Formats: sequence, structure tokens, C-alpha cells
Amino acid sequence: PETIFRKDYIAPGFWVDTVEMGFDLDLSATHVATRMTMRRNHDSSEKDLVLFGESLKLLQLRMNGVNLKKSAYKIEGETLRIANAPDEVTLEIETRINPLKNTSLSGLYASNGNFITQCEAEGFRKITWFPDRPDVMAKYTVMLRADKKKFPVLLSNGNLIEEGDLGDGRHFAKWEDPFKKPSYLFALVAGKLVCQEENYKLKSGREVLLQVWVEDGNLDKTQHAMDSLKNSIRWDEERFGLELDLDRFMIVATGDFNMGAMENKGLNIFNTKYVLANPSIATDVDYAGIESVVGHEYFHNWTGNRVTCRDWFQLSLKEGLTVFRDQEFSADLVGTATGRAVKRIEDVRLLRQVQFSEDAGPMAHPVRPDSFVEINNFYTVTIYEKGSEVVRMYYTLLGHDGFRKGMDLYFERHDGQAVECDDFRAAMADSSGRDLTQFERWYSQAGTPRVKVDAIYDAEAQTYSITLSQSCPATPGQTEKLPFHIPVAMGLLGADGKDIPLHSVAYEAQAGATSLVLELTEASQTFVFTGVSSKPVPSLLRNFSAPVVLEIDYSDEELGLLLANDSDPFNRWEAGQRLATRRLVKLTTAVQQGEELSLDGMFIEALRATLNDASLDPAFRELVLTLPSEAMIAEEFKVVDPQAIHTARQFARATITEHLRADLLSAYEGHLTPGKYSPDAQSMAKRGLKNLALSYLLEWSDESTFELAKTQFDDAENMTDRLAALTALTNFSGTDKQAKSAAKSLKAFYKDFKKEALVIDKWFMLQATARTTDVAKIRDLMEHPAFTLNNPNRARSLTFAFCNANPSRFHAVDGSGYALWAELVIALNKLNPQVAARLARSMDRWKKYPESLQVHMKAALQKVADTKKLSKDVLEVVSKALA
Ligand code: HT7
Ligand code: ZN
Repeated sequence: PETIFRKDYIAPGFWVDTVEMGFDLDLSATHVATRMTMRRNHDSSEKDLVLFGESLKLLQLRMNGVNLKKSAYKIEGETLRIANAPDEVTLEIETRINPLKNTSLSGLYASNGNFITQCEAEGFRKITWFPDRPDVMAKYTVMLRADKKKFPVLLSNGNLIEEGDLGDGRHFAKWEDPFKKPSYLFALVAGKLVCQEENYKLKSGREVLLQVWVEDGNLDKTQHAMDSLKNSIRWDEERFGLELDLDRFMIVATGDFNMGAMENKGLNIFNTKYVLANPSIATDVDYAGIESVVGHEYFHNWTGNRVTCRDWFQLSLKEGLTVFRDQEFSADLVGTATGRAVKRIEDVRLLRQVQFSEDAGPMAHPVRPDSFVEINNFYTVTIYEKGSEVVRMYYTLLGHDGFRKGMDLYFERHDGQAVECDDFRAAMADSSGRDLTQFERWYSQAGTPRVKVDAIYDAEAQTYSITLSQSCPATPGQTEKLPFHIPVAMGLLGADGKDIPLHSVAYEAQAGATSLVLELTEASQTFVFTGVSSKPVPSLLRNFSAPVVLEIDYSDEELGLLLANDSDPFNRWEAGQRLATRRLVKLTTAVQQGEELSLDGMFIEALRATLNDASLDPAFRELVLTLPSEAMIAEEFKVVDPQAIHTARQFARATITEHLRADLLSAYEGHLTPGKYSPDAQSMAKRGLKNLALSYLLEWSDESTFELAKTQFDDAENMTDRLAALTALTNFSGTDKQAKSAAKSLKAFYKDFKKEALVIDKWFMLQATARTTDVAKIRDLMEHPAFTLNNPNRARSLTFAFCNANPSRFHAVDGSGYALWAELVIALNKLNPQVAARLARSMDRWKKYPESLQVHMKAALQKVADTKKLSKDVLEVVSKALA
């Protein structure tokens, strides 16, 4: 398949000013009539009028009122070219499409009898021939016609300007979007839906209509999404001075969706997972996910829709920035300093576990990629999460007000335009007067930089010198890397654990501050601090001020001091993780060498102190007590042994429980949240710590803890507690009687919730990630009547969860996990290439495993690569893995 390069960008040969569309909606044969006015772009080297289309039946093509004969245009693959078109063109196109057969969930498709669209990135071309590229922005008017009984609700972008009956049992609705938009933001929804609606007053006094549309029976699950939407609107007004620009804002939930949600102008379409919630079906994690995704999509209205991307290589321009905005939104809503830190830690954990791994594998790419085969493969953690870290570094470098000035200038310059990442950087540089030239490397160079720390204390001179040296590993297509501009927030702790006032010639203006942002721009730089009366303990990369790996040799005592005292809560947590990682690596090696396993008292006592420190936010304590995941431990090894890692981590958990049983029990009992469920930060934090304590307690086989979990499961009044108890019961290794009892609970859970698709997804996921679940069990579950590969949420709940989150079982030594993976990727490829390609990525890091596993992995990858009719989505992923 063809590789598309960023350097080959050519502006469109024609602009589109207006688009009028008429849809005659029918599930198996929808007729689409499109009329667009176009004008030549004299600045482009492209002279032809170029349209894109896919899986379309072209019925009619008229230019300036004249039917075009087949000889007047040329179709090659997805491209239709009209040569010698006049400078002003009215193009009329009629196509027929089959939404029912569209299992890719891109373009116009059917979901439970309703019509849904998904046009990002290139789905609009599955609806009509069009210059389907983000730099072509036009005003849309859309007429929807459909059977009134089957499709009583007809929605599209913008404002409803007319609706009525057509006589023959059909009806219509006409929508007009007052804003110019790229085709990827087009949306229509039609079907049997109901909504919760509210009039909401903006700060300016203007009233807007907010609606959350769901399928019948789900109206009791929309309040949290509605609250999150209102919070998002208010937050964007207050933090960025950005107002909702429409009179009406709609959210629609569908059970069939490839991703989380989509920011179509005025008509956001969401995966039900990120809309539907009530205490009996949704966990605290679900509630938080809904808040952040509703925020994310809403914030796109400015960062993505009002200012969009020139081309898809600039995807992080909107995604990185919008992730940063949604992260800040969630942090601001919690309000407290530790609440913010907890959110930061959670975000960094994801970045390290998934993005750092992507950066070290065959799909590594810069935040602004140079090439791709299939753009859908580039909705990655690098574009999103690393992209957000890049935006956060501007925030760290320029400060709160400086960053806001940059944002203001960005909108002042580019509202209504399709621009590049460089334009955002220029706005930040020009508004602050800072030279951000070198900062560009964060966009152009892939890979996770490493920053090595060497420090010398000179007691006589009372100076402390920190030398920071940066390097970045090679990534595909990029062997040599130039130094990055890295903000390193830092402080120095005295022996009492208190911050020392900092004095450094290079940072004279901030003399006496207890935290500074050092700017590392060279390959190696030394920063000297004066007036340091005793050897300090450095606290570096505070709040994780840059997406790098910090290599620093701390002693256990230094880490203990940081864990107990650092004024930066992120680095307190980080110190705990360093202590844990060190031990887990040692234990893993001991497992491999058949040595006796043991865990030292210093570590256990540090955990005990944190667990029992009532002055600390329970959410923070939960994070410190959570050991690094098996995936994170794996990153510490050149060659990964998943079974040894699993055994080591389990040993550590059991040993912690052995020593801290009484403390864990009192943490459990001290953080009960009786009464009505509330998804506020404090209650969530309590439930989080309580359920972590429960999961530890069940690592130690005994009757009373099993009963504790069983009672919690039976009496739970919310899904958070119920699912936590069921997970603990399912993973408990006890007597046969207890195993039977756990199986009974699992069955009861299914029975109680079989009508709730999102809960059944949890039921599958819980089993997919259970310690005892092997490949045979997964195959069994795939035969369950509730399982299907056709629905992405369901497919992910079992198969993705197993391949990505149950490493010791997926990497079974006989290679059976990989054989299953290949079968699944091949089956999904036929149904939904985007979902198939995501699953294909589970094998990205295959070269990190021992030879004995690599043989099986390579065979499985080859089997997929050799499959006939492989989509370019999957082909790109497996060929890069095999390269
Ligand atoms: N901007 C949205 C991306 C998206 C998407 C991309 C490819 C295929 C399907 C998709 N659904 C949504 C989501 C977001 O980042 O807000
Ligand atoms: Zn987004």
C-alpha cells in the first residue's frame, strides 16, 4: 500500500464554499444528493479538481448543470479527477450507499436500527465523493428524509431550521451549520432516540439548549454526562475565555463505536461507555472517564473545530492540546493540590506504560509524523498523550498567564483556519517573546529522551552541582537525535526533608525559591547551586515536567526521605515507585534463578507509614500502595519473562499483605462510604483505598477475608464496590468451596445485569484479566451467547483485555495465545479494520521476548501478514512489526 508523506503536502486545487446535502435514509440503500459550490485555488500547484470516495455507487455527476460522461473524469482507487474544470464550479453528485453492510463503523452505518456517522478521519468519502481533507472547510446545509415511525428523530450539525411531514409516512428535518467546517466534522443521526435536555445560561447571559440523546430505557443514565457538559462549558469560559458558539449542543450515545467519542460540530457522537452512568452500572473509573471524555469533545469545539488541522500529520495540534485541556479540566474540578497531583500521577502512569512502550517499538513516530499508510493507525498515545505533554511543557516554561496569552494569540490569529503544529508553537513564542526554535524537536523527533543525573556536593565550597546529560534512542527511520529543550522542575531537600532555598547564578531572578525550572538544551549541562550547607537530596522532574526517563542513582534512604517528605506530591509517589521497582526487578531475577524470595522490612515499613498517614489524601495513598504493573516491570528488562514477572509481583503483594494485614483491615474499615453513592473526589478516594485494601487482603488465603469480599459483593449498593469485590473473589486462590462460591457470584452478576451491555463488557473483561484465565478459557468465553466480534466494546472487553492486560497468560510458552491473537486479527480484519489494527498492535514488542516465544510470535505475525485481502490498517501494523 501507498505511503503518504508530510513533505508532499499540496494545497487543494479547489476550495468548497457551500455544501447542500439531501439524504433519503434507508438502512440498506441510502440515497445521497450533494451539491457543492467550488472555486479554484490559484495558489495551488494542483490543477485538477480532485475528489475522494470509497465503497460508493456513483449514480450521477454533474458539473455546472451538465452531466459528466465517464470520459470526463478519471477514477483511480479512492481518487476521482476532473481535468480542465472551470474556475467556478457547481458540482452535483448522487451516490447510493448501504449502511447496513457497513461493519467498519466509519462513514454512515447502522447501529441497533439507528443511523450513525463517523467521518474522522476519512469516513466522509464513504458517503459521497468529496475533497475529503481537513483543510477544505465549507458551510453545510443538510436535509434528512426518512420513515417517521422507524426514524422519528433526525439530527445533524448546527441549527434545526425546518421540519415536517412528507405525506407518505416519511418526514424531514433540515439542518444548517452556521460555521465553516472540514468534512470530518460532519454528522447525522437518525432513529429511535430520547433525550434529556436543559436550557443553560452562558456567562454572557445567552441561553443554549443542551441535549443528551440515548436509546429508550437509558434516560436514567444521562445525568452525569449532562453535568459534565455543563461543567465543561463553564470551565472553558473561566479558564480560557472560550464561549460555546452555537445555540444548541447535542450529545448522542451509540453502542457501536470504534473509539471513545467524536467532536462533530454541535452533534458529538459518543460510545455509550462515555455517556451512560448510574451508581448501579458504572464504577468510579467510569464516572471519571465520562467527565473527561465529555470535556475533551466539548473542548474540541475550539481546539479542533474553530481552529483545525491543515492535514492529518498535524493531528496532535488538536488532540494533544485537547488532551491537555481535558486533563486540566479534571484536575481543576477536583480543586485540591493533592487532587491535582493524583490526576497527574494517573496520567503519567498511562503515558509511561503505553506511550513509552510505543516509542520503543516498531510503530514509534514523532508527535507530528512524517509519513503514514493508514491515518487511522495514528490515533495513538504518542499523538494524544505525548502531544499533551508537549503542550504541558509550554505551560511549564511560560507559566499560567504566559500560556493563556499564547492561547489567546493562537485564536486571534487562526480562528476559522486549518493550521499546523508550527503555528501553535509560533503563537506561544511570539506571545511570550521566547525563542522556541529548539522546542520544534519535540514535534519532529520520535523516542523517549533519557536524562542522566550526576551530582557532586562540595562541602568546603558549599556548592551542589547537578550535571544533566540527555540522549534519545534510535527509532525507525531516525538514528541520530539532536538535543531537546527539556524543562526540569526541581528542588533540593535537606536532611530534615524540607526544601532548601535555591541560589544559582543562572537563575538569579528566582534566588531563594524552593522550586525552579531548569532548562536543559544542550547534550550535557551543569547547574551549580551555592550556599548549600549539607549534602541535599535532589528532587528532579517535579510534577513530571517533561516526558523523559530520569536516570538517577538514589539510595534507599534517599528514596525513603523523598517518599516521606517531598513537597512535590508527584515525586513523593515517584520515590515509592522507585523503591518498589527496584525490589520487583530483583524478585523477578530471583524467580528466574530459582532463588528464595524475600521482601525487606524497609520497603514494607515505608508502605505501612504511607497507608496509615491520615494526613494524606486516600487517593494518594492508594497510588503509593499500588505496585508498578507487570507491563512497567517488563520495561526494566532487556528480555522479558512474563511468568517470572507475574510470580514476583504476586509474591510482593502477598508478602505486603502478610505484614500489613491489620493496617489494611483498618484502612478498609476506616474508608467505608455508607449511604447514597456520590461520584465526588473524596468519596471516590475512600472507595479506591478501601477496595485496594480489599484486593491486598485477599492475597492472603483465609476465611475471614474471603467472607469480607463476599459480603461486600452481596450487599454492594454501587458498581464500584460490587465489581471490586467480584474481581477480588475471582482472583482469590482458596479452597474448592470458595472457588465454587466465587463462580456462583460471577454467575449471579451476569444474571442480574444481562440487559446492561456495558456491565456485561465488565463481566467479560474481569474474566479476561483473571489470573487463572488461560487461552482455553478465552476460547470458551468466545462461545458465550453474549460474545460477538461485531461490537467493538464487546470484542475489546474479552480479546483486547486478554492480549494486552493478562501478560503471563497471553504469553503462554506454547504460543497458544499468539495463535488465538492471529485468528482474532484475521476475523476482525474482515469486519472492522480499525479495530483489527488496534488488536494487531498487541504484538508490537515481540522482539523483547525470549527466542522461544519469538518463534511463535513471528509465525503468528507472518500468518496475519500472509492473509489475503488484508486491510491497509492491519498490513501497516504487521509489516512494521516484522520489518
Ligand atoms: N477526534 C476523535 C477521533 C475519532 C476517530 C478517529 C478514527 C476513527 C474513529 C474515530 N472516532 C473518533 C476523537 C477524539 O479525539 O476526540
Ligand atoms: Zn480528541
